[in-house]
Amino acid sequence: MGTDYPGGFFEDGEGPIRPVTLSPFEIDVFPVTNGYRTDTERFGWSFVFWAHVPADRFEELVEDTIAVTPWWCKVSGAIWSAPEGPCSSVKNRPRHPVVHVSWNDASAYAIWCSKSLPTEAQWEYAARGGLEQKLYPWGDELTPGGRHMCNILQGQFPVEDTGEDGYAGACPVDAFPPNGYGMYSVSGNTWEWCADWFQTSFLSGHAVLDPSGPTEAASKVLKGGSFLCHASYCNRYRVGARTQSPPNSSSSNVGFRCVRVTRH
Ligand SMILES: [Cu+2]
Repeated sequence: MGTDYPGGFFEDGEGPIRPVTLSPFEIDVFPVTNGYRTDTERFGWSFVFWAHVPADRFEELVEDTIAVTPWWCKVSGAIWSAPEGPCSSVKNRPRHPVVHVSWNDASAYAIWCSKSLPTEAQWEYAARGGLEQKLYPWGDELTPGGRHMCNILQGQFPVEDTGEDGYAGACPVDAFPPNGYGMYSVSGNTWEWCADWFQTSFLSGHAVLDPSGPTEAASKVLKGGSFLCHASYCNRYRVGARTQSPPNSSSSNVGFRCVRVTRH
């Protein structure tokens, strides 16, 4: 686990390279997407107490009364279903990773579906896809044979994304090939929340069993990098790279996926 890549960010705690032992676990092949529709959205209606229906539109609205039943902008109203604020929607982005979810939100979702957020060690182990100490989930070359393997930024950060890899901004979770473990959207696209609190001091040497980070810190670990990462500015789409964010913060380039510990 970790990296000693000289072109990396030592201050992020990317290194030293250290052995880690993990108990068996399963990880989602995709980040959680926008595709889930709430029941109300699917039905297109919901029950409203008669007295609360606008009286002047009652006939129009009520079908039946016998119910059978210096680049991050703070945008008001930006939420998962309206990623760019009111008037935007995820209607044409069902396969995009869900964004604008805080660590708290992601954690609540994971608990709801009887899973959990991956520890950083689980995430990185899975992200490596069976390759040892390679820079990326597919190897050491960013664009093998000139082929783009992930959604990052081409052009000039933060003023221009030429979308040379096919996407300026986020892309569907299955837009690029999976890694050796069948895991998609590992590098780039959106950062992914991990369970661990963030710290930067690790010991090389003896293998740690199921490391889960410090008991408390100011921020949570994010892995994978995003569509805003650019080689010249932030090459944190490397599997050994990492960053941090407070558990209640959210943004348009942070999502998550879940794991389930396999019991036998
Ligand atoms: Cu980055």
